[in-house]
Amino acid sequence: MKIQKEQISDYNKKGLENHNDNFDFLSNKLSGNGHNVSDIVSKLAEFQVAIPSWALGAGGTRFGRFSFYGEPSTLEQKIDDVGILHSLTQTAGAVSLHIPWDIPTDYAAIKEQADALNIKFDAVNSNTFQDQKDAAETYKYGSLSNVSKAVREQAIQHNLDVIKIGDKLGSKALTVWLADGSSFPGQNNFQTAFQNTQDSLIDIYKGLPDDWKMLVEYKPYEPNFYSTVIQDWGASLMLANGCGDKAYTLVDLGHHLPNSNIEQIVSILQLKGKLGGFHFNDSKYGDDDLTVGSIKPYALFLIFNELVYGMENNPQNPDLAWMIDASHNIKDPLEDLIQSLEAIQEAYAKALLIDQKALKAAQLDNDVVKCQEILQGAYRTDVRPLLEKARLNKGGVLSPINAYRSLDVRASLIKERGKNTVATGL
Ligand code: PSV
Ligand code: MN
Ligand code: MN
Repeated sequence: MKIQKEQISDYNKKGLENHNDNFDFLSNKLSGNGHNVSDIVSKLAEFQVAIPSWALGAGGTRFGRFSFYGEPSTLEQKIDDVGILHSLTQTAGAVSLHIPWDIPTDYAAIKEQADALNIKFDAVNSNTFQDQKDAAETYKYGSLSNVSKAVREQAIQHNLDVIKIGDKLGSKALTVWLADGSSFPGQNNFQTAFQNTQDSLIDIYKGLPDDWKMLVEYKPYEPNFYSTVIQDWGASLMLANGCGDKAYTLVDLGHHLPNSNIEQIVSILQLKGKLGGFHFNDSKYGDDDLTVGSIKPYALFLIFNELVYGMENNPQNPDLAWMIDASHNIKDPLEDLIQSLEAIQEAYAKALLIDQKALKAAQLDNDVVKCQEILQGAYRTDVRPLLEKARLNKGGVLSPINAYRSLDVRASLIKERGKNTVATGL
């Protein structure tokens, strides 16, 4: 299924007058306060977030999975779904593949399909947390950290294969997330596991093309519950530094212990030029992978404040690979992703409204109250007309969720693909 331009313009006609009124009102107010509104709108329009191929189907939990039907079961269908998201939101111009779930059979055809939908191939993800059919070695006791050299070599080779696959599609980054760790005290020697991981990553790094990045993701728990080898940003940063200039830390919002100050982590990594990628989601308890902004929208805004500051003041830090890493237990996955994209844009827009000069002055004056007023003043602004404008300018829809529903997208997908679809992935 593809959404046609006429469907979009027909849909927009109904809401255009209302949008214009709201936008003009906000725009006048912001311009009066010294903001450059068209600059903000174009920054929003430029901001693109990758959709992971595994988020397009209903996720479920270990207790059960409830299909939403019409889910994509081939790579082509996954890219079509990202195409739907992108045509509505104009914010999802990239896809992040997971190997071996998404190995293309015909590279030229997949590239052509993605090009036609204006979708780029972002970071490719390796998978050494599951045993693959006919694999010689098992990852039951770890992959890159394993005490067995044969297991480590198999895992290294897999990552090198993933780079080759990504290279053929135009990807420029490899994301390594490891499930390696231990479930019980005494099971692992921490130092051996860490050193093995470092050595394995260096071997992978040697196979990285010059214009690629390696993104090292961390996570403090799950599926191993006593220890994980790359438990936090410090471990990730040490490993990245041990590999070289093209290796960076990747922050996934759900991969922190409760109450971690993620905005501070993000800030310092940018200062050191080592923040390479970002996975958006939200959580109440652990790595819940909930819709972005559904639980802690103010925290997301504070993180974006640091990201905006970093993008403007830290040329030593590269452009980031942005991705949504959410899962959908009981929602239509595409609706959930639309909500996440909206929440990301909203937090970004609010962060762009922070008067950085005034904030700096208030900080130098130690005017704590003023500092808070400046942040909260930006946060309390209803920025949705700016998001609508950015979408309209690029040919998207005023309200992606409403358009998705009024165009009956899910019903069309079910008609096209049938009811008994099972998305491959997590
Ligand atoms: C597992 O926690 C995980 O969600 C990580 O965040 C990875 O990015 C993702 O799976 C895919 O490997
Ligand atoms: Mn992640
Ligand atoms: Mn995760």
